Amino acid sequence: MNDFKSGFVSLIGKTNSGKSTLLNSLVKEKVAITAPKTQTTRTAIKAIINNENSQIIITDTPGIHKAKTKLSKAMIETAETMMKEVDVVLFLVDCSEKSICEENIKIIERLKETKKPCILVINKIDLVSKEKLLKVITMYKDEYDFKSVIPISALKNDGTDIVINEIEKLLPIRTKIL
Ligand SMILES: Nc1nc2c(ncn2[C@@H]2O[C@H](COP(=O)(O)OP(=O)(O)OP(=O)(O)O)[C@@H](O)[C@H]2O)c(=O)[nH]1
Ligand SMILES: [Mg+2]
Repeated sequence: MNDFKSGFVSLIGKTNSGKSTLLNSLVKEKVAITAPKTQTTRTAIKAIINNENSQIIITDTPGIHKAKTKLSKAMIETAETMMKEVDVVLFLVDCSEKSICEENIKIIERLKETKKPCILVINKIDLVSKEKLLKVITMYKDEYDFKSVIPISALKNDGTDIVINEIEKLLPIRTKIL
């Protein structure tokens, strides 16, 4: 029998990259609001994913963006705090990017400081060609030593099972938390 694993995971990424869509897909329920506009998620939303061999407590966070107001600064702080407190970070990027955006450069800097195990999740692959996807993968791989890189379409539930498998690999062996 496999050892049971459990732990905390947070979803980090630029606003509108599809974090809440991925959370809903992983939990198989609509727990977080999703929308085409930016800054939809305003607080950290926690959900529990119970699997046969693991329990994952996952937090969706407000998207990182250029902070202009007090509220948006507070939202970014929530996201950054979560990054420190978890076992694994899921870093979600939108694969239509031409170059690494300012917000994601900041996230990578934080990852380098905290040295958190991080899975790079490249989302919205339904919108781009294979060539484009490969370019984005290379662009990000050059910047940080990600534990794994997973291309997905959160909207179409494509690749999301692999995300669970990869998280399980990185979690510590321990009993259920909740
Ligand atoms: N085509 C496509 N659209 C997607 C995909 N995933 C998410 N979206 C769309 O992207 C938009 C933003 O999704 P959200 O899940 O709200 O993004 P978020 O990262 O939580 O955004 P904030 O909460 O503002 O940080 C929505 O219109 C989603 O339907 C995907 O895999 N493919
Ligand atoms: Mg959201």
